Amino acid sequence: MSTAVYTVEGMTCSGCMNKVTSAVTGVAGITDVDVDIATGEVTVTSDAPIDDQQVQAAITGAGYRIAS
Ligand SMILES: [Cu+2]
Repeated sequence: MSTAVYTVEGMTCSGCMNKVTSAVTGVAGITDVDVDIATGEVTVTSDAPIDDQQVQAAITGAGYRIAS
């Protein structure tokens, strides 16, 4: 099992949280997504090694930005 944490900018409410959660849940292998609106931290858990690019693409595709 692997876990990765992304800091996402632009999430302001539970609607944003749901959008990001469902987008990232759609990435192959992802088993759990935990979004902390206050900090912007998105914790992703996967059975397989996490495909960083796909997770980031899902987040940006939902309309949010990854803090770098
Ligand atoms: Cu929102």
